[in-house]
Amino acid sequence: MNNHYYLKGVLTAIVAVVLCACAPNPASPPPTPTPNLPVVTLSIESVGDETRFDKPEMMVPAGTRVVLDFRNSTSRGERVMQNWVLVQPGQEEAVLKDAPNQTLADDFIARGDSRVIAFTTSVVGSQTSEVTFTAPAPGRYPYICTAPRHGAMRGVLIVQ
Ligand SMILES: [Cu+2]
Repeated sequence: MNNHYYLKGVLTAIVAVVLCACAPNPASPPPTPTPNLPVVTLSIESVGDETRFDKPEMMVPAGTRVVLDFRNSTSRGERVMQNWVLVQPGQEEAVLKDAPNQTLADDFIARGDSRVIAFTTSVVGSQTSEVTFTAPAPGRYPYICTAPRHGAMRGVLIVQ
């Protein structure tokens, strides 16, 4: 190999490495949670026809994959839809305040609301809804039901 071709080869290799390091790769998958962290499964439900959750507190380790199952236990069937909504600390009043403006199709919360960390779809009596999310940084995160007039339905997810 003469020097000209050798140099060209080296330059091509350097350009290729730089491109690989800098160019965004649209085919790359979204970041996945740390694989050796366990999945934590949580179950929570409304208490009969009362506007409260059966668990006022739940605990999960930070960064864990959480699978939460919410059951609407009302006896009133389709007349009472409910949900489970995890919000940023201190944002429960604001999310609740905006909730009545939303339609059933929006699950009583605004789409893309940055104050909402995770939520189940709203379900009628005797039905369940599951949501999977990654537990946020350590802290105390309020969860609420944003169905109309269910503002008293609250609890705290303690992330350790
Ligand atoms: Cu409710």
